[in-house]
Formats: sequence, C-alpha cells, structure tokens
Amino acid sequence: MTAWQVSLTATAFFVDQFPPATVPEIAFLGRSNVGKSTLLNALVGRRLAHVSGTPGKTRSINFFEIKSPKLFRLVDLPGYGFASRGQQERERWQELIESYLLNRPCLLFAVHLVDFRHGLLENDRQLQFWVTELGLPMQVVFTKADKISKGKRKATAAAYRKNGYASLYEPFLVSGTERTGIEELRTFIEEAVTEAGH
Ligand SMILES: Nc1nc2c(ncn2[C@@H]2O[C@H](COP(=O)(O)OP(=O)(O)OP(=O)(O)O)[C@@H](O)[C@H]2O)c(=O)[nH]1
Ligand SMILES: [Mg+2]
Repeated sequence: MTAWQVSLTATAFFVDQFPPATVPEIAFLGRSNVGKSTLLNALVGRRLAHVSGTPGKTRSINFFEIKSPKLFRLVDLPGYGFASRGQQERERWQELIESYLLNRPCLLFAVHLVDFRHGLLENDRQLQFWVTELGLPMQVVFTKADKISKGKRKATAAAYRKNGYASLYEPFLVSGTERTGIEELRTFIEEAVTEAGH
C-alpha cells in the first residue's frame, strides 16, 4: 500500500472552525482514554494527535487530511464518558459533536472505538443508539488488544458479538501501542473511501 501523506488541516473548538465539507471524512468516536488519538497516529505513521494517560486529553475536533493518493480526512473527536468533567463540559462536548455529526454531508461513517477489555459499556450503547438514529453507519474497532492474552481473544470477541453491537462488518481488533491490526484497518479505510466514489 502506498504511504499516506498526512497533515492536520484544522483544530476546531467551535463550528465555525470546521474546514469546508468538501472532502470525504471518517470520524473516530469513543470513550475518553479508549485510544482514539493513539490509533490515529498509528494509522498515519506520525505522532500528530495528542495522546495522554489522563482521560479528556482531546477537547477539540481535529481534522487530519490524508492523501493516499485519494484525498480524505480522519476526524479525531473528543472522547465521552469522562465522569469527572463538569456538567458544563459535557454539554459543550455534546453540542460540538452534535453540530459535527448532524450536519456533515461529507461524513462517510463513524469508527466506534471500544476498549477490548470491557466491551460496550452503557454509554457506548447510548452512543450507538444515537448515531444509528442519525442514520450514520458505524464500524466497531476494539482497541488495546494487547491487554488481553492471545489465547483469550477469540472467546472475548465471541462474547461481545453475542451481546450485540451495530457494526458494518466484523469488528477490527487493534493495538495502537503494539501496532497490530493497523494495516488491516488502513486497507479497510482506503477501500471504503474508494467505494464511496471519491
Ligand atoms: N496498552 C495499550 N495502551 C493504549 C493503546 N492505545 C492507547 N493506549 C493508552 O491509553 C491512553 C489514552 O490514549 P489516547 O490515544 O490519548 O486516548 P483518546 O481516546 O484519544 O483519549 P481522549 O482524547 O481523552 O478522548 C494513553 O496512555 C495511551 O498510551 C493500546 O492499544 N494499548
Ligand atoms: Mg484523544
């Protein structure tokens, strides 16, 4: 696969800072600390998104523009479910994410990141319900696969499948820190952009 050329095109704290909706986008959603920024960095092969052990690191919407050579954007959204954030902060999150998800014609689908150690928690289910209502397809990606021993991964994935989730295809299993499953996800994203006809 050809290397991705990547640049951070915009960091948005407010709607008027979103770049024009002229390029197909794939949004990365998930709880705080699930590994969104780490996975994005692994996918693009550069440390562009800020990673932190403290949940709530990403507070803005970050638009990464990729040339593969097809042009598309990966969009890093602030995480949800960070309890120690105040009510006001949560409302601001909701407002910013809503204004993005509700009115983004170039948005192809969302990648829903879920911690492989926990599976879908209550707020992950709420997110899935809400995003499905919006009519936006989701692809589940389990992160932090390295935290579960190899011998237990199959059974863990099977248990989550039994509990159910909304996902376009079988969930991907990745580790952003150990860089496993990254190539498969890169290929999937490239194919999705190509199929969308852009
Ligand atoms: N073991 C392991 N740790 C990971 C992995 N991905 C991320 N982490 C760690 O999890 C913490 C949070 O990672 P981030 O990438 O900042 O998470 P985020 O989802 O962007 O978090 P917010 O911006 O707060 O929403 C960091 O300490 C990362 O090093 C992974 O695949 N495996
Ligand atoms: Mg982040």
